[in-house]
Amino acid sequence: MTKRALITGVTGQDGMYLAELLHEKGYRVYGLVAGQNNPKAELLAESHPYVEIISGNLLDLVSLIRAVAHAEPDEVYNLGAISFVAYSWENARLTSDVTGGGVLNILEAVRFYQDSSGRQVRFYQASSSEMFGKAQEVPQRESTLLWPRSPYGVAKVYGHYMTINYRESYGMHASSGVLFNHESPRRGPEFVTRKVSRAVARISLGLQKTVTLGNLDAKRDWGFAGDYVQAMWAMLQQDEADDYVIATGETHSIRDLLDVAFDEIGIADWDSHVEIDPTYIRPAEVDLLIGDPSKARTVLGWEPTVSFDQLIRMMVRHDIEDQTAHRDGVST
Ligand code: GDR
Repeated sequence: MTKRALITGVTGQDGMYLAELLHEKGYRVYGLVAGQNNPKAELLAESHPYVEIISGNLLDLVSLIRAVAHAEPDEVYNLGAISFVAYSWENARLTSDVTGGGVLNILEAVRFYQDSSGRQVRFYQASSSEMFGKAQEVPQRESTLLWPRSPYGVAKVYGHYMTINYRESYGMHASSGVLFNHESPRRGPEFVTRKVSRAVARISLGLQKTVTLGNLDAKRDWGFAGDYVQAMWAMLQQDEADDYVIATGETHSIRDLLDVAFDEIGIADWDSHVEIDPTYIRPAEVDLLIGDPSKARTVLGWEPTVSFDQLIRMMVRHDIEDQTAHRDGVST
């Protein structure tokens, strides 16, 4: 029997990698897309024509009930969220509703479908290392106390515990992946890795001279998004639902990121190319994140395959090609 999966947030970086993985595995893939005339839906239809797009919104429980009934999924991956941490201070209510309350809505829609159809659905929640915030333990693992430092982080904690609660209350096969930062050439340009890789590419082509950033001392555990979607899938193949930290176990500062990105274009001293703008400094910062993925390694057999150095160089090289094509008027 062909397996069926429904992905919320299918137009995002992770949604696209996951859709590809599930398609390769022979799944029928459904993707929830919000909004009228959403340009991201059009792009997805072109690049991933096998994804069946369903219109719906995490804020609208009725639309989710209809989407789940239509997809008749074996697996639901909830990747949809407002995901930019800095934005969440300016839009705290909306972030709480979508990133937090949206999890409750999709869990309810899945529970309703299970009760009415008698079928079992496996559920994945995209939890985040931002939940560790003011990290109470180094490295962070599944049992580390959660101390979020942004409205986004607080909303993710709500979704995380709601997922655990539905597992414990209703026996749902609901798992939560506590994913540390994961990047790729598909990363949105508002996130620091892509902001840097694009700027460095443009600097190498003479299209700009500097990049403007905030806190250069924050440290993150950065992995490759293509590896991380493998872990999502592996969690739903286990007999028992559970929570897993997904990380590389290595941490690097924004300065390290600049070192590698500028090295890729042959610049060793990047000082004159970087400006600091205090408006990019967050009201409360997450200073240090480093995950302990031992449980995922032991139980799921999951390992990251792309190093920090390889990841950043891959992104810079991609952006050089992309910017060159853009400059020369070739559509990519
Ligand atoms: P993060 O990712 O907040 O960790 O959340 P982001 O790339 O935005 O920031 C990482 C760190 O870089 C510092 N920084 C800057 N960040 C941005 N965006 N722009 C800048 O100019 C800049 N200068 C310095 C930040 O202060 C921060 O410390 C990501 C998101 O994908 C979340 O949705 C996800 O849950 C977590 O990763 C895991």
